[in-house]
Amino acid sequence: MAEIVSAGRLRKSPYYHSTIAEGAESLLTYNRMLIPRGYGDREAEYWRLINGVSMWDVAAQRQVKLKGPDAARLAQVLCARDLSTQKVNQGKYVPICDHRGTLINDPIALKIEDDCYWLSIGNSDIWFWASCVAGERGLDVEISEPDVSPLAVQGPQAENVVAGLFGDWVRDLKYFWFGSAEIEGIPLKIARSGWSKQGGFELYLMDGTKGDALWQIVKEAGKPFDIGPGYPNPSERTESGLLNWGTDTDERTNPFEVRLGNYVNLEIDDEVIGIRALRQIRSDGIKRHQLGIMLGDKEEHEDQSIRLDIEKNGRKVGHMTHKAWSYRLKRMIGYALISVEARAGDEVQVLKEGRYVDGELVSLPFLP
Ligand code: THG
Repeated sequence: MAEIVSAGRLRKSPYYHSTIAEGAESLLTYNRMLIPRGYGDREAEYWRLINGVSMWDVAAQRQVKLKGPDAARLAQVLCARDLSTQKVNQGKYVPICDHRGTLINDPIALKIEDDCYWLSIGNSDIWFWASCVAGERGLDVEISEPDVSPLAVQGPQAENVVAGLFGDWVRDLKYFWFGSAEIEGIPLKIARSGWSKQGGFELYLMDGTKGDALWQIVKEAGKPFDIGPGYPNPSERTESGLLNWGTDTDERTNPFEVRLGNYVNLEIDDEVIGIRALRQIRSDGIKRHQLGIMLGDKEEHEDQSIRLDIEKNGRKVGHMTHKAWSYRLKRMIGYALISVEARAGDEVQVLKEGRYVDGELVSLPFLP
């Protein structure tokens, strides 16, 4: 096979050397950076997240910083969710849509100061989008990618680890709220968040030269709780119904199709990008929706984003967007982007490598 050359275009996370030393065995490209995804024992890494505590290099969830007199205005113009009540030190999960109402990212918007926001983005280039919109609208705001790299600490024991390091105040943080902290001279923001439903925190490292130092500090503090390295877990996130933009979505997916309707406020002003299209989509009604699908297929631990046609009564009604083995349900599970005529409870057939596999549609999440 030809050599793939990144020529410095694929950036290393501040935790890179630590994760390689821990035995990271594969790495996923994301926002022109790498996310380690797996340290050799998928099942152990899954159960550690469910029962204990796991630490993840998610530095590739980069921040797009909006700073200046019009930062709040720009944040609102970009996001289809009403941000007017957002407080400093509060994060909100927000859909970013284009002019057609197509979902182009689903970041957490962190309000750092009245004139400063970080959009903690999924895998698409929001920096260009934000700077273009700001320029075209004549807004007085600077857009940059700050030196900020999240480290996730997830699982039922995460709170004990993070409180042990930073103090009991973290126990009182509400979901997506955050505060400032420092440890051994390393500046951080500590947020209650993370891409799992097992509870936990994200440590936003604000000095990229200190990644390996922070990794060691968290690893040491986690020892009594048997902490270990992990990664945004495809099995757990599927069971829990979390969205992975770009995998679960395509070039015409709107927020209503993928269960983000609760994060869209249609009454916000017309200047918000995509809001008129979203009102139209809402009043016309959606054609597709996202459901879970349970397969009667054999156990396969290699999770994948895949595109398999789904048929109901011999007619194509949609497709699967990914699949994963559920260790708790002991079934192959995944998501379907499928016609609204297909409903939870329906029996369907999935076309896989030239043969049909039986599937059942279910509502999300699979597990509470
Ligand atoms: N952390 C940070 N940045 C991120 C992610 C993250 N950027 C990319 C990606 N993840 C953004 N996507 C999501 C998707 C879901 C959630 C968070 C980020 C999430 N959702 C909960 C849910 O759907 O149940 C809660 C939503 C709510 O109650 O508001 O947590 O993980 N820094």
